[in-house]
Amino acid sequence: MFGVRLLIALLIVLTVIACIHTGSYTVLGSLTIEQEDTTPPTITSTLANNSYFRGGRLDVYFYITDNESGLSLVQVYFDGALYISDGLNGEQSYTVSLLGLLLGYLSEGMHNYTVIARDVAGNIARLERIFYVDRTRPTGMIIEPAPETLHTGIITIRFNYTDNLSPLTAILRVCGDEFNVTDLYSYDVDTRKYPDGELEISLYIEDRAGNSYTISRTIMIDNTPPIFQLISPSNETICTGILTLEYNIDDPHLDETWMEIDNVWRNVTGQTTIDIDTTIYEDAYYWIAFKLNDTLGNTAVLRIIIGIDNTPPQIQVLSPINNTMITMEIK
Ligand SMILES: [Ca+2]
Ligand SMILES: [Ca+2]
Ligand SMILES: [Ca+2]
Repeated sequence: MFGVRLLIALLIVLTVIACIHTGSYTVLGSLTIEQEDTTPPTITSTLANNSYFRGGRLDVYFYITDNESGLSLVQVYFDGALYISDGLNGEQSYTVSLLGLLLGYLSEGMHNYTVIARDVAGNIARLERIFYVDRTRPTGMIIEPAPETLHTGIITIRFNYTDNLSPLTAILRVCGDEFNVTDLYSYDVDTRKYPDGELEISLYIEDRAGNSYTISRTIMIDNTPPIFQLISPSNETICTGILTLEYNIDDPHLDETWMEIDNVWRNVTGQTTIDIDTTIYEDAYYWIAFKLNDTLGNTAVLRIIIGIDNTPPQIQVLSPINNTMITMEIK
């Protein structure tokens, strides 16, 4: 028996080899493979999660697919209540269109759509899309600097802002420059890049829904030292007796003026002319220094040089010698 079975098996193998070799093999029957569907449907949405809206119409699409056993049920819940329930017959894709939701009729705050999809094999998928209706503008304030105050150099601007429910974008505007200060509550600004005078500071805040608020204030800045202009005498003049210095000083916030000659300082605040008795000095060239500052600490130092000469010219008669008889010869 064993020999017969082996012979039959050998014949079958030879036949198969022959059929394959001649290319004339015959398909004897079809084979069905039962695939098990263990994958839940896929759900996507045109609505981004955690979206914010002020109002208007909301159109949302949900796309549901299942490429294995196909879909058997799609349900949509709005704010927890069943809104749509569609029984299906194994479709591989299905679209839920939620068009024309009037947001003006919704209360402010959080809302959500939840889609649940089941395939024929019983796998369940779930997708939630949260959105917010926000009609309330944010509030904010600039804490420092105080309005109309005077500043110089680098200043720290302090501010605060809040919203009923949305994260905020915060923009600080200074004289046409914009700084994104989102999530910051203070910001240093170098005022030296702006012209002296009024400087406008604005804080613009906007919630995710697009409600915005702006608060502004004006401060004064002065980054310029006092300007000194000598009128007379001109630099390097030789002086005698009383020397009158005349000059102009320009600064909107001038504080003190000091003058130094021969290592002695004197406060000349408020003066624009100074008389100097040069006879108390020895003849020589002298530096005269002016030191000026404004109330913000901007300081200027200027020097002029003058010569002092209080000694008259010396006359020495070399000839004739004093008390000598001069004889004139008359021809
Ligand atoms: Ca599936
Ligand atoms: Ca808001
Ligand atoms: Ca100044």
